[in-house]
Amino acid sequence: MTGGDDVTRFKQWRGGLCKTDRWCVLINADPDALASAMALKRILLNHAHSMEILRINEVTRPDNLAMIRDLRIPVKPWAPEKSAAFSHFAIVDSQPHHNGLFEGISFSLIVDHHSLPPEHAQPSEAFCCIRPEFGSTSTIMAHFLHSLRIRPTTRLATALLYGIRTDTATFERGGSDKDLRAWQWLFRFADLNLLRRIIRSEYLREWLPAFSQAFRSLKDCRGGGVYVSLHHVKSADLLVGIADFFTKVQDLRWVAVSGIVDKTVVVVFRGDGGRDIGRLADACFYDVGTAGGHRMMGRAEFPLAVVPVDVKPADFIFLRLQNRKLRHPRPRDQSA
Ligand SMILES: [Mn+2]
Repeated sequence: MTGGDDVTRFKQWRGGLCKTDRWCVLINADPDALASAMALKRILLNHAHSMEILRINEVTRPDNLAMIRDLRIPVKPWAPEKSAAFSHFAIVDSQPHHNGLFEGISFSLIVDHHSLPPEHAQPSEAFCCIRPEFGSTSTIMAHFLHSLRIRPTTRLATALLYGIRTDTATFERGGSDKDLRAWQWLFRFADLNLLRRIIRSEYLREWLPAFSQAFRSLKDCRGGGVYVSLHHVKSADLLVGIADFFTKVQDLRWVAVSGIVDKTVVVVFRGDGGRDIGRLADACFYDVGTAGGHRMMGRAEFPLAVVPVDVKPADFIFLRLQNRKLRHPRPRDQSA
């Protein structure tokens, strides 16, 4: 999995830890980060005084909420004034330059699978393991557990499986043999009913009224697509949830779901890959806000103020979806 080098270095690093240290692992909470933080907490057991998991973001996605609840992950919100309580900081599934909230903190451990841009040199004091050839940080952590002969608990194994599954899109997004081997090893220890329950937590109960509104608002668009319009919504996660739902309807080539979050209009696009949906998003809305994406997913956001007062936002969007060929899309590399 990782080179033997990483494992040797990691064992040495762990052996040199001080049992009185109070650790904090900072994460941008998503399934991979949550699982990796849990694994690190297990690895530091008996090698530190304590290890707390703190997140810099709000968790709103239903599957992430289910994961935290069902796997009892002790994650708390981060605030800079909490830093005095810790002697050491770790970061998993992110790098210090990824978010302004990580700035100014000196990290003693970094484990990540995103690539390291050359302008961000590896900090010399830290134990640093950045392996872009891995599909997830959960894979790296599983490898560390395996090499340290630590048998994961049911909950930890289940969390790591969900981390791998999410970041590799169930191996559709180029998971490697390393990810597959970690998957096979974890599989033995995991609770598959629990995993299924988390996977299936796609919608919040409070979203259901919005679903009935979505079905009523459905309009056909040319090119085998549909447009769904919602009014004000609390979070764009709901739009993503509804858009993902419609990708499961047979013969529906693409869907655009719009809603208003505060004073911003958000349009979430999903497609079957037959056409470049990011380009479609760009062609429809490039002149009013940010718009773009890739082949199967796209998104546009623009201020509500852009919509003329005597026009309904839904009509404004629908007209643009239907007349998209009249506009001249920007070159691909400039889209958001
Ligand atoms: Mn990740």
